[in-house]
Amino acid sequence: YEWQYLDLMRRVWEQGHERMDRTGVGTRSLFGAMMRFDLADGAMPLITTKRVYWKTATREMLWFLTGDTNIRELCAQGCEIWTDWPHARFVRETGEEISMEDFSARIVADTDFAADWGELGPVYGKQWVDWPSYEPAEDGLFRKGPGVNQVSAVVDGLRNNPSSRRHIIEGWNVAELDGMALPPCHKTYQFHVGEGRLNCALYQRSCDIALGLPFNLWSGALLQRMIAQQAGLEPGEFVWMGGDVHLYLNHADLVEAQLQREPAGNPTLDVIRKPDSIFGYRIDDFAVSNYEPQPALKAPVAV
Ligand code: THF
Repeated sequence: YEWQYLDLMRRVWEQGHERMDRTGVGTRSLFGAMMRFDLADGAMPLITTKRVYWKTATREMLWFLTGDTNIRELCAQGCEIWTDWPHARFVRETGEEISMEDFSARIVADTDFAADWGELGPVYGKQWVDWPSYEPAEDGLFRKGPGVNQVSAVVDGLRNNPSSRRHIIEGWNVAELDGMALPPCHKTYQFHVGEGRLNCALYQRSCDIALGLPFNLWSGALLQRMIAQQAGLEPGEFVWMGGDVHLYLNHADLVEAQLQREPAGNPTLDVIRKPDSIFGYRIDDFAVSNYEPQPALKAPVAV
């Protein structure tokens, strides 16, 4: 299954069009891609041709589900994958020189500092569990209604009306994009029940193949596994679709090294506890077996 990932990487590296991007780093990019992974028997799209920090990705997913949009909880758990953006804003706006490590430590130590500088705006977590709603008020204006918990709604929907074609979690809240540190990349999840199995399609508008995609594949399939467990369904296929799929030009060393490697082994995930709700999972509920990846490959993240 991992060949789909390596083939995509090779195709984009060899045939991608070079273009300048928002970050100023430059990419090679193609538009439109699909991969399919069967999650039967615990299988997961966990890349073996380099070490993927699946626990870090899992912490991020659990953080999304809490609705939190401040990096403080992530930093406190040693998960630094979102720290670059608040750090860059802090340096830009205050002119203060501070390393990522010191910035992260300060976010954890100082709650006021975290409130001022650790906030990403209404990103994934907020939209997933508290999408704003509006109700008409008597004066012809609108009043804020209760937020919509899309994740609960999907779990309930799968239980009560499995054949629906509307099991969707959407991150792309058009009216709130301006307030987000980054608009969502993995923006739409659709779930589907066929023959007692829960399938999931993820649409990702923008995809950093080298750094982000291994995380996004793991996390998407993880969400599918949790939702399947909660809805009493077996996990089915995970279908990933990408819009702008790209490799950053400064990831050349990683790409050259990874394309020399061959996948090995079939890692599996056990969810060892069934919490009362989709919001009850903890990091220790997840156990990965048969994961013997090749060494990590480091590359800089484009901010
Ligand atoms: N922006 C860019 N340019 N790339 C992305 O992958 C990305 N994301 C999220 C938001 N914006 C993005 C952030 N997710 C890593 C992994 C995921 C990220 C950001 C960074 C990363 O650096 N991974 C390294 C180190 C991991 C670690 O040390 O824990 C790795 O080797 O995997 C994609 O959704």
